[in-house]
Amino acid sequence: MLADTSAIDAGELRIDGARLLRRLDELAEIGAIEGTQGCSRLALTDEDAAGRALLATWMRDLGLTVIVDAIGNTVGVLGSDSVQGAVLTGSHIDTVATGGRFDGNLGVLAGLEVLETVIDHGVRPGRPLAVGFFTNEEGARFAPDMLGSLVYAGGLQIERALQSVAIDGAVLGDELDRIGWRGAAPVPGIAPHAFVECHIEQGPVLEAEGITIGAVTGVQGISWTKLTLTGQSNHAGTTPMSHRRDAGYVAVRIAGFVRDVVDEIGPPQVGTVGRIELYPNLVNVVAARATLTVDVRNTDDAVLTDVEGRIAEFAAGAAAGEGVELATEVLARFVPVAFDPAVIDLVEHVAEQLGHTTMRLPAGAGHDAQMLARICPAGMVFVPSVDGISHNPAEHTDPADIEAGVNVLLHAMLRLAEVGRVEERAP
Ligand code: HGY
Ligand code: MN
Ligand code: MN
Repeated sequence: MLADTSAIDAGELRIDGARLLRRLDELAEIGAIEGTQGCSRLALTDEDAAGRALLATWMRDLGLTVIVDAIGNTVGVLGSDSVQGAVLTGSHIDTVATGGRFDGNLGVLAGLEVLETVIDHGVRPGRPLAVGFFTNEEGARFAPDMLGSLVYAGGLQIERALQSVAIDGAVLGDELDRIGWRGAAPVPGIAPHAFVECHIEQGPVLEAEGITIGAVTGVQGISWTKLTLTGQSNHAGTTPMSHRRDAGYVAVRIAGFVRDVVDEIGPPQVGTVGRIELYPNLVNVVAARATLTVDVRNTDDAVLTDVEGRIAEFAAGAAAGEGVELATEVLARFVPVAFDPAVIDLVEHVAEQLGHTTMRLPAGAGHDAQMLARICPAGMVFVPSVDGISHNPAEHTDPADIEAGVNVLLHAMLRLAEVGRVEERAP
């Protein structure tokens, strides 16, 4: 039972916000982007390895049992040597190359802070508590995104995951071995009792509404495709337009079409062409080859599927019209995910009890919680992003909002561990 029920029942227990901010600062030093408060810690790079080592040290210093699995997911458990029956929290510490210090990192350090607060106050929850970080959540270096938590949840075979090739040509399994983070624990992982993730919203909604806590309802559908266009390099001056097979021209037409079709459909449809590469990428050479990535997302999978079809049809027509070959590769495809109603209710209820404004909203970004939702009741706690900025070194969340969100996480986890019997999932 809880050592100090009155403190817990009255919601008086609070995290140590200064300690959490110190850890956020220290972790942000690893891969720090000069002159900004952001970080660059692409998955399985030396910077990621250094961040992992720091987190594992902090976990061990708290006396947690640290479990590393075959894809490098790492979990620290309090009160047990297994995730079995535990209330798990966590997120990721890999970042995009121009990342902020809060995306993912907040969720992992929030979990560590919750566990340290529980230890500090001698609270003994009815279930073990655990915090983890999952490998390659961003998907910026290796596709798909949420790769580690997807493997943990049994949605991707480990063999396939280990063969993922990075945008820099590295192979995931080789990088995992190079940094020494291929662990012994088997995958898929053990399903916890429940999973709750604290994360920055990364969008403008909470700030615009003047709301502190987001009770996240789910995650929108995600579609990532890589298109490779093969034409013919030729002289920019001597080659008549009628003789060209210009891969670069087709690539930019497709990129323009993605934006046009998304604008035609309107919100919440979004579309991004984040990578375009030409070869040989020279001022006076018609591009022989072009690769581009298309990221389209929507909360409605039928609309998302229709958008995918329209882009595929346009791309095929544009390529054929220019005599250019088109090859497509699906990098990621996840249908929309709905979080557990009881967990959403719990986050909302705890936020209200702690005196914070709260609203329900879907997540625009992918999150590890959407993968854990495949194997246990899952949900998320959002805190506001200043100016809605993320995947940008200027990403920021105010300390007061961070503290509010992590206190909500603390009490949500305690309820799940103590009395909150979110209905057990059938095995
Ligand atoms: O792309 C995403 O939604 C996340 O940052 N992996
Ligand atoms: Mn994230
Ligand atoms: Mn991200």
